[in-house]
Amino acid sequence: VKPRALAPSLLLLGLISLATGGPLTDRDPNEEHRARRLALAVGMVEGTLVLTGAPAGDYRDRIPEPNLFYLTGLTDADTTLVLTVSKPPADESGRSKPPTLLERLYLPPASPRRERWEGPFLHPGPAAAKATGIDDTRPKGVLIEDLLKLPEGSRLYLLDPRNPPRALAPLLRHRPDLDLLPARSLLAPLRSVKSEGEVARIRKACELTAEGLRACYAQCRPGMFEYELQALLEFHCRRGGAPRQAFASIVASGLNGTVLHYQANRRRIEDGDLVLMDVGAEHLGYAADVTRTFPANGRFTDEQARIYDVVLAAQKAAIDRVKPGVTLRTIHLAADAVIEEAGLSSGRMHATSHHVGLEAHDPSRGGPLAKGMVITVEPGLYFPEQGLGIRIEDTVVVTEEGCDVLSAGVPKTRAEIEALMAVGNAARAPGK
Ligand SMILES: [Mn+2]
Repeated sequence: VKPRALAPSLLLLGLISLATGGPLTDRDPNEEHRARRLALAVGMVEGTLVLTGAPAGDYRDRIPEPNLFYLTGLTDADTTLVLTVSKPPADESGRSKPPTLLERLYLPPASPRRERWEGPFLHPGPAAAKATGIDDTRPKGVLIEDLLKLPEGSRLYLLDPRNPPRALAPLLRHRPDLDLLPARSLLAPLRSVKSEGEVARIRKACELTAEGLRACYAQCRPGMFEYELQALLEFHCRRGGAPRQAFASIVASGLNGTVLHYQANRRRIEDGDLVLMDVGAEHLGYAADVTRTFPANGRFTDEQARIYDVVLAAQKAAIDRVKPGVTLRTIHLAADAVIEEAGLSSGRMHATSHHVGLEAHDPSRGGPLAKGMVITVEPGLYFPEQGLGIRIEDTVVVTEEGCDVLSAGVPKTRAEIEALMAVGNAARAPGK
């Protein structure tokens, strides 16, 4: 059967609510979460989604399941959201009725003993309903029992049907008739377009990261350990409102800068090294992703300067291309053209852009960019023989006409970097 279009009322409600960003509060308002669930329901057409808070598998995800957070604002691993979209049969006149969305939260049962040890948590009842805006809250023990009642052949949306949550094993064993479908591909397009509230959070995460990086410019000197810069950066992020980093900080000096996923951060920084810092605060669930590369002693050598300027020019060319309708590939090619022109193609290692949001590597729907999408622009060149790795990365939001660089608060021209580092060095000079 060809699925019919959902009623415009549901569609419009979802889209209108998505377009209005929430204020910058501790947690997005329940209406914003509700609007996201309605938009997801439109994509589901019909069927049941089961989304558990169990870890998503990526060790860098500190929010157990970003999709659950996106839809409910909840971060507890012991939470399951069930959404059922159903189409009532047409009435006698043949008119179809709008589809209905049934929302349920399955929570661990109340336990004064557990609360005594672990602090308060959401359990089924009016308080949980009020906090989340989802009226039907049930003990997690009845989840399987409830799902076993799904009609024969129902569509069951799971994040990744090839890798179902372990808790659903009894259901899947008893109900081979269920039609398993991937929810990830429905959530990615929704998550990739950010509301104003989401952009504000990413912007703040970028500002905190910028503050930390400026402090590192001012205080870096040969002889420091990489982890000292990490501590300095993360201190500034924490102090401004980031309870944690969005991903493990990379502070890579000298040869380490050519190792893309270097995270040990234990080397003593030497005179003449470049220091590459790929870092990002997390603010209210949202990530920044910013990289700067600077000379440990405050002055670029001629060779470092030559390559740095090529990476910076490549980044500028790429940022200039960002606007609605353009693909990440086009942006990558713009950066690549500058690198190729300079004859440095042998130093390339990675793509130029990825989406940023609740995760530092956020899902996307693919295809051309749209207003409200947030991506990185991060060309890099790596020459291990010379112990030289340079990457410059900003997080940008796609606007009507182009883009807005959210991490513009960290200077990146050589002149600006050397000037900021000279101030730091002067402050430490003997006799001061
Ligand atoms: Mn990145």
